[in-house]
Amino acid sequence: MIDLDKFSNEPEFQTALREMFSSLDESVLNNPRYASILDKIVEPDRVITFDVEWVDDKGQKQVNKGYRVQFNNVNGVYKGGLRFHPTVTLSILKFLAFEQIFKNYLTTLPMGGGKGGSDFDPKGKSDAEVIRFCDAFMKQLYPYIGVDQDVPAGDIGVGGREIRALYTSYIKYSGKSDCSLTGKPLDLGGSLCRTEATGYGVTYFALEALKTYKNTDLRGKQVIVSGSGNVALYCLKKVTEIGGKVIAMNDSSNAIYVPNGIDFETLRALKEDRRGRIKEYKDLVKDEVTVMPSKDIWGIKCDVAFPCATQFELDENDAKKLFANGCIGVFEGANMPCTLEAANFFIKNKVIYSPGKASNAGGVAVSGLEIEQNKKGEKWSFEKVDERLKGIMSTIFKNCYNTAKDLKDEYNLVKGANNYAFIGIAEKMLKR
Ligand code: NDP
Ligand code: 2IT
Repeated sequence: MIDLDKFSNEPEFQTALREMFSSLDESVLNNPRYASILDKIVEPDRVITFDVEWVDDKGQKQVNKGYRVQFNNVNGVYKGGLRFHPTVTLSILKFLAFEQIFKNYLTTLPMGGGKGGSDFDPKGKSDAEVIRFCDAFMKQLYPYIGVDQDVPAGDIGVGGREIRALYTSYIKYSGKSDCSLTGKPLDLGGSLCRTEATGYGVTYFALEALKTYKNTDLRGKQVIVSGSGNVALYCLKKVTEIGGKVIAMNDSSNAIYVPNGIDFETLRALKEDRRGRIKEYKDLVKDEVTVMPSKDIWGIKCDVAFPCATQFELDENDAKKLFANGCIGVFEGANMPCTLEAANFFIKNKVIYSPGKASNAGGVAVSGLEIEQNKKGEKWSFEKVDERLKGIMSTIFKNCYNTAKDLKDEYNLVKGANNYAFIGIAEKMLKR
């Protein structure tokens, strides 16, 4: 057994460990064959930390912390995003990298688990400052990454602008142009459908689950999608396309409630092109729009919710409100947006609940397909990538659902995902 108390100074990482180990079946946790790997599976292979020195627009030198956690490569090269956000700590990156090991195994593609980032805040910075920061970050990171070693991508605060700058600097410092990053802009070798992949993927996962558990789909459903970044926007787009109505979204400042449904292109332009705040949506449309505090989003009545912003944004109180209002499904687009208490509440009350490591795996899956295209020198059509994504999300759902059923806990997709992926990773570690 693992002593989780020793991780009490890393609260987010400790929570991720607790989520995993409290859900493992006795037959897995107490399997003597796995005793020898338990201590190893909770320790990253390597943690790289560095100072990032960059110059702001006033000519002042600034210093931020930079990290890369290379957690486990038993299933393939270290793979996982980079997060630029002022709240970034090693504990958060270890939690995300640990989750990524099992998520990446679920995709069925050969990728190990990693995560990195910085406490740099891109918000309010000029393009030139962001680009100088990215250059300084990559100057430190480039020796540790590469197509056969470690392949980062985006996460919170790291989108197309940042990946373009990071990749350009990678080429400059390393002298290579291998597929050392995914989520690249198309002109630098990126894959069609990577931008859409996480949001589309979580929607495809929801469709599989709604059909299996409740014989229904998203048509005519009232839907809440939290966040308004990459994952949330493309979840909005896909849900709307298939006939659901997204009535509320948020950012870290405000939520908007739009009974007629939020218009994808209006919000996309506001967020992606102008980097505006969500409350400005009210000035852009004729529809009735109510602006409220960000956290009030979970008090709005809906049929289905997609938390797509950040960790622990939805607590047990919020879960109770959603349940009381008749919500039948909660599908995580973000990484661990529901607290453990909220997740357990959903499971106990038979609200379909999918953990992020299963339902948000579409993003990293298409990153895997980007690597495959780069290695083969191919460029696949949007439709081809989208079809592969659908197939992968369907496989992930089936593997999680069948495992939960085998464990006689049909509504527990946490057990399903964790037991399935843990066994897969543990067996590979034993072989190695
Ligand atoms: P973005 O940076 O594009 O967007 C993040 C969004 O979440 C923004 O709208 C941000 O608002 C909002 N947000 C952040 N903190 C809070 C908060 N405390 N309360 C309310 N809203 C908040 O990131 P992504 O969309 O890429 O990532 C979102 C989540 O999805 C993260 O958990 C990430 O790890 C996960 N994920 C991302 C994948 C990807 O491919 N990008 C793949 C799989 C998972 P504001 O602008 O105010 O900060
Ligand atoms: O959390 C995640 O899965 C991501 N941020 C995507 C990682 C990737 O390598 O595409």
